[in-house]
Amino acid sequence: MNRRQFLKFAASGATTFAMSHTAFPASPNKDKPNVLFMAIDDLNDWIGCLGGHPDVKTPNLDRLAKRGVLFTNAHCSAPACNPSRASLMTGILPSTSGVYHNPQPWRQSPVLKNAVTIPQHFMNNGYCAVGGGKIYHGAFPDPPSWQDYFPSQKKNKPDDQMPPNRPVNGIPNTAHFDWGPLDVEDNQMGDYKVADWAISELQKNHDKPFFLGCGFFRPHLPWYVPRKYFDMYPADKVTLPSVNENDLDDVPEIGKKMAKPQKDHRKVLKHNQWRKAVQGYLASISFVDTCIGRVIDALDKSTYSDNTIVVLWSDHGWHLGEKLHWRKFALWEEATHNVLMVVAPGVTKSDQRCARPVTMLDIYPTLIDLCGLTPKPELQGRSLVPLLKDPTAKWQRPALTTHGRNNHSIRDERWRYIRYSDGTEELYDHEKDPLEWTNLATNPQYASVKKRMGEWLPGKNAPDVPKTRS
Ligand SMILES: [Ca+2]
Ligand SMILES: [Ca+2]
Repeated sequence: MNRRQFLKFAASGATTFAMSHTAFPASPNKDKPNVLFMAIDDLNDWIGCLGGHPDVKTPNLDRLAKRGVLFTNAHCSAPACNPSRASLMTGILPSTSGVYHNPQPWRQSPVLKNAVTIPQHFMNNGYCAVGGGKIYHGAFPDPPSWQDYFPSQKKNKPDDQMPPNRPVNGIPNTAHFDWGPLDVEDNQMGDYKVADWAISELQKNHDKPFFLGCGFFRPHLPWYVPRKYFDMYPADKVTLPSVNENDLDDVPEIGKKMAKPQKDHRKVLKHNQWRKAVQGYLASISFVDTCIGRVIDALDKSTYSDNTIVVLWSDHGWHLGEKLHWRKFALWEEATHNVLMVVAPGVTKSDQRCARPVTMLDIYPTLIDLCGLTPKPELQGRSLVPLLKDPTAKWQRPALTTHGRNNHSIRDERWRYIRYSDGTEELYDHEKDPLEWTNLATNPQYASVKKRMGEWLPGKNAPDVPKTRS
């Protein structure tokens, strides 16, 4: 069963309300819900409840998803850390801000210079906002977004352990494109420390409602995590992704340049590392799943358990050889599809799955709606609250993803339409072709589909914000 087939098995929902942890005293912040805002870096749909990989073990993400609404067709606004996160945290599209790539300092966008980020808006509405770990892209933290940060406002990510001899995978000049087990305890890992910090925040007595940002770095490269997580996935037994070696033949030049088949993919094959890479990614996912489980347990034991909204997201997907491509930085399903789940006490029911196409841009207006904050009409997303209440509610908009100026993908429930800056196109029918192998864009039979999808392309393609080295 591939991951999309799995998605068709979407469970029909039980109707008990989520998060009824009544064994503890009521939260002191009765009137306003708290928010636990968890981010995972570079996590594609390889989690149990999304069915993206048959081997993966993510019991904690799966049990969190069961408490509320899992969005099974959620997509990033940009398939790279910085533009995705800048867009999510400000509610503004990359094509409006001009922030398309990692080395573009997002606060230098004329549009985002004075943007009020999600946590700033919470603070303006009487909340305390603190964060830890990776919420913004590493090079561009945003101290005005937080009252306090772990480890610090300037250094958002605690250090990690490294294996003594690198690279482990034997690929020359591979930099952080490397993987292998570490002989250290979990508590020596940066993400574990971020979880510890979030747990300590949940154990505090807060006199104001809180917005708690908690960002995990794995499964971002390098895939160095404690050995026990590698042992969960013996390399000789892992399932490799389904890959069509001729897949790029019908892809336009700009798409081929994004795939770069002569770079990572050639090296992985040459050094016989495909299985070990898949093992490393799966191991890193299970490690971060463990960290998330600890935070969920701490929330359940806290006085805030019945009055805290949980939003968990990843910033984009990841290719592990599909379309002969590795990493993100492309507009196909593997790179745009990401994780989004929401548990909102009193609003979401348990065990719900929503197949409507949504984006990370929708998180900001959703939180405004759920927490009764001052409306912000300039935001470009749409509140997901109607879908949180009824995952089958009508939803007009497809998901827009942008990679580089004027390269866009539009994803609805059936189709993916890509239009690059030179006008070349791709069109995939997910009903018949869930792996996006057959580009239908040149087939006149689908002209009306392309036209309909093309109407959702943004009218504006802001010039690039100048890059710095990051
Ligand atoms: Ca990322
Ligand atoms: Ca193809």
